[in-house]
Amino acid sequence: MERSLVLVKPDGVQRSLLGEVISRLERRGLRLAGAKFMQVSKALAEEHYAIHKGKPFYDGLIAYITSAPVMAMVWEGPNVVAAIRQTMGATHPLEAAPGSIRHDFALEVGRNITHASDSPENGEQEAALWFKQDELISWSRDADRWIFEK
Ligand code: D4T
Repeated sequence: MERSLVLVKPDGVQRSLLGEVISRLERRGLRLAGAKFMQVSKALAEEHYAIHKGKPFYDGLIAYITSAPVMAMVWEGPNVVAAIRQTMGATHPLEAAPGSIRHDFALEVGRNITHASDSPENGEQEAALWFKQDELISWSRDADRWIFEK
């Protein structure tokens, strides 16, 4: 089953939007595989955002993600990466589709509430970066057959 890392970033936690984000992913039908509330170390932040090193917003991004606790989660389901990115909306909140989380709750790209993996490969890679293997649970729900076609 395809997996995606989801972070509720410090602004989402501080604004008490944790339940809102989880609720939207649950109601979408996605299945939670792991979760932890944590303070992100500088080392983890730098590894996670390595691709952005050298960009003008990089230092601010590292400072932001390490500034206060985040909720890290792994969600799974068919086409979970595309489904979650749709639920989150575009990275820039002003470009996010109406009804998406970033449209409904954010104004600025540097305070855009959530992170989600941008490809199935990155979903696996980021799940492995943020979680130990035994922190991710393989399970099925009774409702799965009413949500997942196969
Ligand atoms: P994340 O990784 O937070 O889900 O965002 P996206 O996958 O949607 O977007 P991204 O990798 O392009 O950007 C990572 C992170 O950097 C912040 N950012 C981005 C910023 O502060 N200023 C910018 O100009 C850009 C492009 C927001 C998300």
